[in-house]
This record gives sequence, C-alpha cells and structure tokens, in this order.
Amino acid sequence: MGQARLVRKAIFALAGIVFLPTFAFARLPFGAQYMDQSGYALGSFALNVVFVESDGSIDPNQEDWTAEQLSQVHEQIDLAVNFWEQQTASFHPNAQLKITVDYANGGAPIHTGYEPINRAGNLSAISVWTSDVLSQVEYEGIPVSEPSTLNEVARYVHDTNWAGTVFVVND
Ligand SMILES: [Ca+2]
Ligand SMILES: [Ca+2]
Repeated sequence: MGQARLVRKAIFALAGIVFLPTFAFARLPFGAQYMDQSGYALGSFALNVVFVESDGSIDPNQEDWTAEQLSQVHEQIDLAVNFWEQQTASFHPNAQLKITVDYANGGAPIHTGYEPINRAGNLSAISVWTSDVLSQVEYEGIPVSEPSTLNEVARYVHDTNWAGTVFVVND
C-alpha cells in the first residue's frame, strides 16, 4: 500500500468514514493531495449537483422547486458541461476536460429547515444548511458531512482527477 493511499485511508478514518478497499484508486494528478480537489480545469472531473429544498421547519418557507424548474437546471448543467468540454477539446486527449455529473439523491431536492437563498453571503451562513443537507446524503453507502468529503468520495467512485460540488437553491 503506497504512502498516499495510507494517508487517504487515515483521513477517512479521522472523518469517521469507513474506507472501502473496493474503490478504484482515484487518478490524483501529479503532486495533488487530498484537499487539492479542483486545481486545474483539465482532465477528468466529477461534478456533484445537490438540489436543496426548504421545508419551512426552521425558516419560513419562501421558495419551492417546480418540476419544470428542475428540468431547466438539468438542461443548463448539460449545456455548461458541454461548453467546458468543448473549450478544451483541442487540447491533448489526456488534458481535455471530461466532466461526469453526479446528481445527489438521484436529482431529487434534499430538504432542509432553512431557506438557503436567505442564508447566503458568507461561508458560515452557507454551511448551516449545506451541513444539514449533506448530513442526509450517503454516497455509495458512505455518509458525507461536508463538501470536501463528498468531493473526495466522488473522486474515488468516478475515478477522476478532480471533483467539485454545486448546491443549487431556488431564489
Ligand atoms: Ca421550499
Ligand atoms: Ca423561486
């Protein structure tokens, strides 16, 4: 077992996450470490998309997703993915950006008591509801608690160089 793998296993253990040896070993770019999750827009990228729905249990319910809105966001994400892949299409094949989109919860909005659009502005305000939402997410049987953990698990599962997470909220 290589040092990098040992380190990553230790990080998962610290995070209370069960390490699954069946995971494909992610293709970390040369020199990249666990927290280097989106250093360059080159190579393969796992994009987690998390739809968030307020349920009124803490903040007053102000915004609600409709099926049409969700469908529109899916289309816009497809367009954006295609745009960025095309931007890099003339690069070396190993450098071209290839994006794998992974919709958390099968694309269904995950409920929270907060109204996200009214709790934006800085990281501490946002983390209130992102933590609540991610506490409900399991990824391939692994619980996640914060975006960096979700990113790292997605990077393993999809065997990509990089990973990132987008929370999509209604306004
Ligand atoms: Ca709502
Ligand atoms: Ca709205």
